[in-house]
Parts: sequence; structure tokens; C-alpha cells
Amino acid sequence: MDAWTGHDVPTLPGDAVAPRLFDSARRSVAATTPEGAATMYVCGITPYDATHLGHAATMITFDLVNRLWRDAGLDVNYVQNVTDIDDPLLERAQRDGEDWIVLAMRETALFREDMESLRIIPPAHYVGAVESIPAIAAHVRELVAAGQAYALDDGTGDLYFAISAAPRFGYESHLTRDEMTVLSAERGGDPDRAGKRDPLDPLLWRGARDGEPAWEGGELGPGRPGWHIECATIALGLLGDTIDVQGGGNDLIYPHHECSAAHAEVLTGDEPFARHYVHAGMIGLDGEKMSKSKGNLVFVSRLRADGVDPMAVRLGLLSGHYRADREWTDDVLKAGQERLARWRAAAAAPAGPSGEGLLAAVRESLGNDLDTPATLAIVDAWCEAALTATGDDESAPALMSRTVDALLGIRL
Ligand code: 5CA
Ligand code: ZN
Repeated sequence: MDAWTGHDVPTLPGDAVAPRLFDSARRSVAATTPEGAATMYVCGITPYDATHLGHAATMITFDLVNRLWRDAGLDVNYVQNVTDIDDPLLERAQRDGEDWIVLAMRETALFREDMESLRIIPPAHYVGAVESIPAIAAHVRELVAAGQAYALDDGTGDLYFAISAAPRFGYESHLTRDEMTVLSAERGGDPDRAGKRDPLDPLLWRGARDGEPAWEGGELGPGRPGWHIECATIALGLLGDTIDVQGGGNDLIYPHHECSAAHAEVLTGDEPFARHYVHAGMIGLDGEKMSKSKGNLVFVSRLRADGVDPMAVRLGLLSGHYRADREWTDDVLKAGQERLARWRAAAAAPAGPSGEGLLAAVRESLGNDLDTPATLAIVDAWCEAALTATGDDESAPALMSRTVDALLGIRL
């Protein structure tokens, strides 16, 4: 499907290196080391409601990775999916008496607008689950043929992946089986379902049910794809066997990213699915994770309709570290608005401290696992100096403006 429209990204003088990022599998920060083009797959929305600030924060996180790789002179092949068929979408459509396709199309269109307003560089490939069904079904057939997947014998036509086929299962999330069982039940899995070989085995293909959409699966029979195989198939098809970064929020560490990696690694003969599993913290409101199912949401589109500058929203979200679970409050937004105004004023100053010095410091702090709180403090200090007529680099305000545009996505 179509992505959104991008903006020009300024190029910056001097050299930069690829960022160091925390990897959930290693449990430490490590340099990203793309060979040729850098490849990134980010888990996108399930379009049954509007984009909230949690989605925005996660998309901004991976937008920074994209920007830092480009600044380091790398080509970036970025893929994002849209889970445009899954249980939550069908449930919401049913609740509201709406056609699920209309719902998905409307919310995806709104997401595109929100992403554009937040100056997120669009992915090279924006891919829906529905359009990927033939490729997903082919992968499921391969897994069945290899004995790595099995059908339940309850007549439903539901097929499961045998996690016993994935020797490294668990390497990404490092959870105990008990923890996995709890999370699996909370996040779309069905550990209690009778007839599975292992309670943690994830669904690969759901046999057709009355009143639910279904697609031809060849020997699988009609049905629709499971969630984890969707992302494994889209990533493998467009990015190859091993990607540099598999990204998403930390609510996807288990089961989604563990199971996607297991599917992919079994399909490719054990090539590691990702060199880095990178996870953004959860944005909360009133002490709870912002989520469509809880309904405690602040929508990007609502803020835009209220006349809030998306750059202030972006600065608000960047003021916390991407890995931290953190709260969105009115004060976070207010601080973002004030900072934006200060930065704009400073960019219009006649001179300031060294622009090259600022650029080097920003590259250094962002390259260090996207340390945006430190980066914002560095830019704040430069602005303070420029506004109090400290420093005589007349080219610095223009370079400061290009720097925050290119690396932070903040257009002054
Ligand atoms: N379609 C699947 C991924 S394949 C999905 O999780 N969709 S979603 O709409 O629930 O979330 C879209 C992206 O936003 C995911 O990367 C998810 O991890 C992230 N996300 C969801 N809620 C939050 C939140 N409160 N804070 C930060 N990120 C969030
Ligand atoms: Zn995903």
C-alpha cells in the first residue's frame, strides 16, 4: 500500500558513524553495523482506532535511527507493516456495526496524515497483512511440510507453529516459561487452548469461521494469517534473511518478536532474524499504558485539530529517553511548546557558539542509544548562549536549524 509523503532532509557537513543501540537479545548497547544498505523492520499499527501518542513515540524512535543511518551516509531500506486483518480490528468493526475494510482504510489514512505532520520519514515499503496473504500462506505451507507446524484435530482448520522447532526460542526476550505464559495470554496468544503440543505454540493460520473474512490457503484450507508470521514474512520478503533492526514498542518483546524471530529463523535455516531487537518504552496516561483497548488515549489528530504544532508534540515525546516507559502530561506538551519557541528564537539570532561544535555534540549524544534528553539539553544550552549574544559564529544559527531538522526531525 502507499506510505505517506516525505519531506526534504537537509544534509550535514562532516562525518558521522552509525548509532549504538540497546539490543533486547544481547541485553546491552552495541554498535549497529549495516553491511551495504541498512535494513529496518518496524511493527506498525493495527488500524482500528486513531494514532495515539504511544504509536507516535515508537515511530519517532525508529525515525531517529533512520535519520542517524542516513547521516552516516548509509542507504536505508525501511519496511513497516499495517496489521489490516486481525481479531481486534474485526471486534471493533463488529462493535460499531462497520465494515472492517472501511475502518482499516480510514484509520490507516489518518495514521499517514499524522506521520506526515510529525515529519516521520516514510518507509520505503509500507505493507499490509492482507496484500501479503499469498506469501504468508506459502510460508505456512513450508512450515507444515517441514513438520514445524501442525493442525489441531478439532475441525477448526487452525494451524500452530511448534516452538520446539526453534532451538533458540527465548533468546530475544529472556523470559521464564511462566512469564511467557502470562504474557502470551495477555497479548493475543492462547496458552490454555486444548490440543496444542506446547501451550506457548503460536497460531500460524486461523481456519475460516462463519462471519469472518477468509482467504484461500491452498492445502491449508481457507483462513487468515496469524500475527507473528505476518511480520516474519513481510520482513523476509523485502529485507532478506537478517535485518539490522527489528523495532517496535516493548509490549512486542514477547510473544510477538520472539515468535516472529522463531518463524523466520526456522524458515531460513537458522540465520539470525535481526542483529538488533530495539524496543521503545510505553507512553502512558494517568498511570496506565496508553492503549486502544483501555481507551486512555491522546490522539495526534486531536492535538492537530486543536492547533497544537506537531513539532511541539515531537519535542515533548523526545524529552524522555525512548526506552523509558513514561507519562504524557499537559506539562510535557507545554515544555515542548516552550522549547520549540526558544529554539525558533535562537535560530533567528545573528550568531551563536560554534555550529560545528553543536553538530558534533548532537551526533555524539544521539549516536549513544538515542540519548534525546542529553541532546535536547545540548541544543538548549546552545540556544541560551545564542539568545544572550554569547558566541560569534554567524553561520551557527543556520547550521543549528539544519542539525535539528536532519537529526531530530524538528523543523524550526
Ligand atoms: N500491528 C501490531 C504490530 S505488528 C501492533 O502492535 N499494533 S498497535 O497498533 O497496537 O501498535 C503499533 C506500534 O505502536 C507497535 O510498535 C507498538 O509496540 C507501539 N505501541 C502501542 N502502544 C504503545 C504505547 N502506549 N507506547 C509506545 N508504543 C506503543
Ligand atoms: Zn509486527
